[in-house]
Amino acid sequence: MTPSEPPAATNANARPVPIITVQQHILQEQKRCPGASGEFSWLLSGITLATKMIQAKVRRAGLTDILGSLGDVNVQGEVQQKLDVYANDVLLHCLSVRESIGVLASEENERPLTVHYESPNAKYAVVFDPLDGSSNIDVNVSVGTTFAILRRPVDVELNEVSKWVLQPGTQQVAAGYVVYGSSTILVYSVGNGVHGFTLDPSVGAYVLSHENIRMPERGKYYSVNEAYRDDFPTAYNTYLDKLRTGQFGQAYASRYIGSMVSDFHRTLLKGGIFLYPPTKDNPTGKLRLLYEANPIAFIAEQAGGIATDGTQRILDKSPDSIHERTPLVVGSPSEMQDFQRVMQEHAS
Ligand code: AHM
Ligand code: MG
Repeated sequence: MTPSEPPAATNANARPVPIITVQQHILQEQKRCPGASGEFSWLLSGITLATKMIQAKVRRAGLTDILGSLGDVNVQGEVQQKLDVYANDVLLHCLSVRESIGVLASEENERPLTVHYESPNAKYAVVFDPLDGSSNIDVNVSVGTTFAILRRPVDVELNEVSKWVLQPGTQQVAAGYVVYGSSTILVYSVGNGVHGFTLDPSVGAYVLSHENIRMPERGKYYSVNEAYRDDFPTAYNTYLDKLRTGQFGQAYASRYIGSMVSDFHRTLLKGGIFLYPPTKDNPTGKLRLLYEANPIAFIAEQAGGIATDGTQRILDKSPDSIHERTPLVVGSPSEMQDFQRVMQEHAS
């Protein structure tokens, strides 16, 4: 540097980047809705608090005696992991003190739980899978929480609690998920785009890190449990064959974590397609419509993607039961259009 040159701008001179926490963001989103009260942001803060507590426990999983099966079998016939139980308890606790919530439905509870359902202030139901992909916990692989918020339909009596939650995904007023991965990230939408927040463990706050996420038009990866290929319907195998042999104009690689929320998170950020098709063992699919497929489909559509059960848009499906299963195919617009074309060709 010559003596006449001005000094380079230093960080001290740069404008500080504003830090936006998820609570600030939720409040900003709420201001867009005329007449919205603070109840909704208070409700969402129950989810953010619970997921911080869950992530703290997940981070210590190898250090404590929490790993392994509790021995109980949940309503799906699966052995519960201890962390499943903890995650469920924490969500139930944090949400049940929010008076705007009338009904809670969880993968881990056979029936919906009523909390303030008799209160005229209770407007919402929350459905969730407290710890998705929990068979991955013992081997240190990412797991997550999925959730959706539904408003009590106007024509439903306070005590008709199943009807609070048995609504198509189009009725979700908010949905999201948290991935407990190499960092903890919360992704949510209130129907106005998709936003991601990374937990800063030093201050315990979710900080805006991925504003207005858009799913890429096309990706490089497909994600499916190929061990079940012999059990997939023919149309799915035709699609996968075409994908693998470059018939959609590009080569693909495969990625499958076996934790839907993590596989979807990659698909959201990098594009591509995630499939959990019907199989011989699970002819209606494995994943649950209300608290797994619907929140993921809501986020996917809000980010410009598509989600279907193979024949129908996920969000249009009317659930008949709390733990109803569905096939799920979700991804970028290009891959999904290719997939839907193959399905139509097989149907005709
Ligand atoms: P879970 O809710 O009991 O954890 O099961 C759901 C999980 C999903 O996260 C994942 O996509 C799927 O099960 C993996 O199943 P599979 O091992 O049959 O591929
Ligand atoms: Mg699950």
